[in-house]
Order: sequence, then structure tokens, then C-alpha cells
Amino acid sequence: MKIFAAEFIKSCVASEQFPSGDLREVAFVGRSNVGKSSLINSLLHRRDLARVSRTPGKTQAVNVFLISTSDPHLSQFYLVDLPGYGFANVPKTVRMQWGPLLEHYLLGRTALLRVVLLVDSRVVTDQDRQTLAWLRSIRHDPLVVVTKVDKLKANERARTLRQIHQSLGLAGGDAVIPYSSVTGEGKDRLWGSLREAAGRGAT
Ligand SMILES: Nc1nc2c(ncn2[C@@H]2O[C@H](COP(=O)(O)OP(=O)(O)O)[C@@H](O)[C@H]2O)c(=O)[nH]1
Ligand SMILES: [Mg+2]
Repeated sequence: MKIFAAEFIKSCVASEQFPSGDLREVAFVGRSNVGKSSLINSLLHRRDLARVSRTPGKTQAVNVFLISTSDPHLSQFYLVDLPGYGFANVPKTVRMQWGPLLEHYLLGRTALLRVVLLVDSRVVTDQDRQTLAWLRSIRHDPLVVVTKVDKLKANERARTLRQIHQSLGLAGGDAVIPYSSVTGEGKDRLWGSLREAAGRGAT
């Protein structure tokens, strides 16, 4: 599969700004600093389309990118970077605004194919578990991606991945995708899952 184009469309801070039309969407969500921007860049083979920030949590916006690929089911779609949660230093006023924005997005988008939930391979938090439970309660069964796996020691890796699976309360059949934006591990698997979701959702 080839990526023909990846273009930033807009940053939405209110639900009226979400794109109109009927293009399909894939949304990425996770704790601030989980590696979301890095993953989006690596997935799209772009160096800095989604900004990789050292001061996470400042942008509480829904960022929309338009992607076109050679896959017939994903020939054009929106990749949506949702605001990160769980960043303690974000001012309360900002935190209070992102909850409803995220909720509006997740409850309202009819062309949303799949939500991808990112968790850090080194620490899964209560908020990650709550987010997973909440997504399920609103009928989004997210694809779980475990980030920064290049940081795991080879001899701990299998056990750590098992523990993450367990601590998220996933069922035996639910796969998690180990991902590294540094080595590129997981990229093909993640694209494969997105293509599969798009194929299933095809009409
Ligand atoms: N070793 C390693 N570091 C990563 C990886 N992904 C992100 N990082 C680092 O983690 C920090 C946060 O990444 P960023 O993509 O900005 O996270 P975001 O806040 O979720 O968008 C940055 O310092 C990145 O360089 C990864 O796969 N491996
Ligand atoms: Mg980011």
C-alpha cells in the first residue's frame, strides 16, 4: 500500500469545526506523552506532520489530517488526532474544555471507522483503563496499540505485553499491537488492522 498524500486540514476546538461530508475517519487517542504524534508521523512516513512535543498537553484540539492511499477502502480518509488526556499540568480551564470536545467527537461522528487507543508499554494507568471502559460503553471497541516497545528489554518484553493485556482486562482474542516509532515495528500490523476495518465497513 502506498501513501499518496498526508495533509493537515485543521485544528478543531469546537464541535462545529469538525469536518463535514462523509469521508471515513480513524481516530487516535491516548494519554499525553504516550507517543501519539510520533506514531502518526511514523505511520504516515512524515517527519513532522503531527508535531512531536516536549511540552505535552498544551494543545487541546481535535487535529484532522486528510490521507490518501492506494488501498481501495482507504483511498481517502481523515486521520484524527484527539487531544491527550491525563496531563496534570494542564490548566483546569483547558482540561474542562477537552472532555466535552472528545465526547462530542466520539459520540457524533457517524463515519468513524475505528478508534485506536494508545498505551505506553512502560506504564498503563487507571485513566487508560477508564478510557477503554468508556469507549466500550459508547460502543467503540478500540484497537489497542502499545507504544515505545523499543524501550523494553528483550527478556521482559513478552511478560510486559502479557501484563498490559491483563491489566486492561482484554479478552484472550483481543490483540494488542506492539509499536515503536523509532524502529517502525508495528506499522504494517497497524495499517493491516485499519485496512481490515475499512474493508469490513465498506458498503
Ligand atoms: N523510544 C521511543 N520514544 C518515543 C516513541 N514514541 C514517542 N517517543 C518519545 O516520547 C515523547 C512523547 O512523544 P509524542 O509523540 O510527542 O507524544 P504525544 O504527546 O502522545 O503526542 C517524545 O520525547 C518522543 O520522542 C517510541 O516509539 N520510542
Ligand atoms: Mg502530540
